[in-house]
Amino acid sequence: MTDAQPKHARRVLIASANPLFGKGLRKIYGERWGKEAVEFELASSMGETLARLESWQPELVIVDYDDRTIHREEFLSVFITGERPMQVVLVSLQASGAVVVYDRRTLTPAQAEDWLNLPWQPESQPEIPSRSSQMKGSAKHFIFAGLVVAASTALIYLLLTNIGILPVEASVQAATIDRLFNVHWFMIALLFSLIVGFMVYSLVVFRSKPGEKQEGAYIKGNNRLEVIWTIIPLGTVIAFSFFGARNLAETRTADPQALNVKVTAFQWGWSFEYPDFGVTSRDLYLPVDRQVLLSLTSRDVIHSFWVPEFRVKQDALPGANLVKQLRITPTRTGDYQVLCAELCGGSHAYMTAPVHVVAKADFESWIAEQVGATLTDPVARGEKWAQTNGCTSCHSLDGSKLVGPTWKGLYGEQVALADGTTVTADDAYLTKSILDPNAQVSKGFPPNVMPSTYGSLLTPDQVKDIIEFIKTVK
Ligand code: HEC
Ligand SMILES: [Cu+2]
Repeated sequence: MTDAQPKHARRVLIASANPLFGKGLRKIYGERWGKEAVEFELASSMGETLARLESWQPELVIVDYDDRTIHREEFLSVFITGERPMQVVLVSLQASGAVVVYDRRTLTPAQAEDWLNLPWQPESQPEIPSRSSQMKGSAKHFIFAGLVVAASTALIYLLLTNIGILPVEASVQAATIDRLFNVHWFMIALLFSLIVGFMVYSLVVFRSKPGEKQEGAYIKGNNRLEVIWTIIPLGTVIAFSFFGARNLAETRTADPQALNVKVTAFQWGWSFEYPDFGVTSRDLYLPVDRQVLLSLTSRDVIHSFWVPEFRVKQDALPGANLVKQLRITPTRTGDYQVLCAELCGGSHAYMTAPVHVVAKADFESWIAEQVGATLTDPVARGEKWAQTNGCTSCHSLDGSKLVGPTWKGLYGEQVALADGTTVTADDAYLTKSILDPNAQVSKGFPPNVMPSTYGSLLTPDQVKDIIEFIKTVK
């Protein structure tokens, strides 16, 4: 602020037939000083200009040098050479020519200020802070914003690790996976806080104050910042790939004492075979604290074996030589569930099987029970074959209609076939239905849905056992 502040607004007359010319100039002045400092009049012809000069007594006349209707030569001879108290400026859009004073396209407010001989600093102009105080100011902001980020990271990390996003950790392998998860929760909390923390801090602290009209600084690129925000994420991602590879290897550590279980996936169920005991089951029984080596195959499409509490997951692929292995060491007794983690068809979501992690003694007595049943009772065996071969995922035992007809009360009944005939459901019919399901299709059910491969999957004794079981479903 200086004491040369004028008592009245400066009067500026703009002479041009083109309204855009005056508009552009007024914008330059208006941005800088506002209405109070400068008053404008527009004149669009020579006669008008001369009249205003007399009546209004402007302090500055800005003439459109390119406008033929305004006689610029006359201005030169009359006003500049004459003894008038006003200043005349010729402004051209063409940067070349004899009397070009300013090129309007490159005209700056500072130049316009010179013409008016305005010595004062407009009031809205903030004081430009010195570089060192600017540095101190930004260091202060970085410290405060950094505190916001640190607090938010801690809070979100605590939240993520305490609201129980993950199911219980029930295997040795799960502990390895969860270590990695833990680092991920931290990264998620940190990245979220870095972005949102700085953004919210800036929105609150640097918001425009009432009456502030200036544009923000135009900042184009910042090489140092760009290098930093490339190198740090790159290093982080590479570090994570190392952690990931190391942890994956750790989950695959083999124990020679592992229990062998063959897992067969099919649309839509699971079957578990314990080859060392000759036992097959629809439930997966596992002794606690002993590693189990699962060998996975599929009877039809790709499925994926996944017990969330064990964390690890493995695809089961069709094809005898595509057996995949998965090692799990359960650490908590309890009941869990196998899920299929590969979209495999209509009932994918219901492709579950119970998992029971039991004490060593309980596991042994369960195995003994299974072996006994398999040895003595054909109905018990038949039920087992029906379950482990997936029959019961299409055939209900309670009368409800699934993909195939129910087995309830089937034996000895008259069955209506699709070709209009009827047949008695005796041993011969049932055997044929199992081995060659498309030979006689039951009325109201689709052909080619029941797999026609059971002839090679089941032994003749197993087929007999299944029929013995069907006889008992009443
Ligand atoms: C993918 C579903 C599916 C599976 C798995 C399946 N079936 Fe079927 N089954 C059907 C359908 C559909 C029919 C009816 C059409 C037909 O007769 O082919 C049928 C028909 C039958 C019939 C004739 C029943 C009647 O009322 O006439 C018998 C018996 C039978 N299946 C036994 C079995 C046995 C045993 C297994 C397992 C070894 C089995 N099915 C597995 C779908 C299935
Ligand atoms: Cu599946």
